[in-house]
Amino acid sequence: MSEPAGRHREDKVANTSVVAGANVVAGADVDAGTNVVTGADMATGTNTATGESTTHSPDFSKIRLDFPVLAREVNGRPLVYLDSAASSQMSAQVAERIDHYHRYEHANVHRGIHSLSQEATDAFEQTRDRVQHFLGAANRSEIIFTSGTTDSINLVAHSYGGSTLRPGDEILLTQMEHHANIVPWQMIAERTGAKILVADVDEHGNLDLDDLRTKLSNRTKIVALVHVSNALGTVNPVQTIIRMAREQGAIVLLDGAQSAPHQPVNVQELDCDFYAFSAHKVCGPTGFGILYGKKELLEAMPPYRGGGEMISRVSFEGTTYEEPPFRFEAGTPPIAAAIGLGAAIEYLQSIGMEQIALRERELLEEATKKLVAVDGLRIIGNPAERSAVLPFVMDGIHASDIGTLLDKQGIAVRTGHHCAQPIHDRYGLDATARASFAFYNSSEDIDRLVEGLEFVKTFF
Ligand code: C6P
Repeated sequence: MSEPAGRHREDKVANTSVVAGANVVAGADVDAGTNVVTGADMATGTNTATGESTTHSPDFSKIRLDFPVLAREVNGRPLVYLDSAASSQMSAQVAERIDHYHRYEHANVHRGIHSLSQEATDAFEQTRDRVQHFLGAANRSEIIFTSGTTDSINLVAHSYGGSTLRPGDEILLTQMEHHANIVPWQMIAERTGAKILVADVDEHGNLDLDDLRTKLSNRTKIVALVHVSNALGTVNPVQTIIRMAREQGAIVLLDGAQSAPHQPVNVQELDCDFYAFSAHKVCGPTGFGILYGKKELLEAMPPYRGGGEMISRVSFEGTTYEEPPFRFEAGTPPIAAAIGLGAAIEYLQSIGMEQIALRERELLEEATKKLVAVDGLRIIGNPAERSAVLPFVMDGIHASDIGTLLDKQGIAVRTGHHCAQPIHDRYGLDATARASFAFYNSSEDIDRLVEGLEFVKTFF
């Protein structure tokens, strides 16, 4: 007779041990199945209390070597990758960790009594602990594995929104949302009779807090907003907004797709109710992501999808459900991707999120200064606080032509509306070119971009 799923899982979690190849730290010396350390970490060690590197000045030129893709050529030129907002690159350590799992550890999780399944379960569940720690969550059961930010927001919209919203209730969004934080709410508003309100953004790319305040009322049940805008780079003052929402009794979901990769995040300090991010933007694999939710909210929410693993007992007379997080994780999960995210978080923490934020700030300042000097180029927005995202347009040259000609020179930027059409409508633009930076970029990358843009101008 098989063990009850929940107890079996707890046993696996309690037994969590470090399996071969699980310790992955940044650095050029990569060998699957061994503990690997970055240049940065080797010099300084890791703070075991926080998991963050204690280093004060990591050697980012050495860290860059962790990303083999950055050493390749594209269209006959060394690659300059400036599209990390779309998807960040994966370090060799993370790729090796995933490979190691596939070669030596693969089995289904939470189901098997055999050792291999228990090992896989340990490694899989270790990611939940790492994410809990990464986000500063109070409880590991508050960490739900999803397929990405989009899936996480859909889960909240359909489960929380679908079960609590009534006709006349209001959902407050902002003009700078990604479509992933608009469309699920439109779907659920249509189903429940709730109404969507949208807070304005000013000409600089800042949220208009006065407008937001006037649109908040005791009818507002959910405020869903982006922490860092993928289209503008604006870092929103989310702590202030969360306080404003609380005063009206609304809950707050933060779309953290562009904040989790670039700055320390502590969901308890922020006091948000839900926080979503994607693994592929934090140097992890695609097809995987996280929903953080406050325990008391998750416990009251109905399942989003049904199937194996999310149940307590099934009969044709009726089914009872597991507690969170498993209630929201039906079916065999993407085990390798979960393990990859765990390795990616360990990698980022070995550098330190504070150090990453500082490095990216330097890159942003340098890139802004150099792009502003390009004649005929206009950076969109000038928000009070900006993450390392620079959207721009050029006189008489369409964004897609900029992107195509940069690509010919081995420079990758994204062009278009970046899945954020309403904010482009706000500025009367159909498209921008967007350079987005990560800690593994360099001053040389910025110089190549400027050189590339000068070439674009001569072409036209
Ligand atoms: N933005 C970009 O190029 P998924 O696709 O689920 O991993 O992430 C969706 C998403 C949600 N919110 C924000 C703020 C985002 O930036 C993204 C993904 C990418 O800007 C791809 S459209």
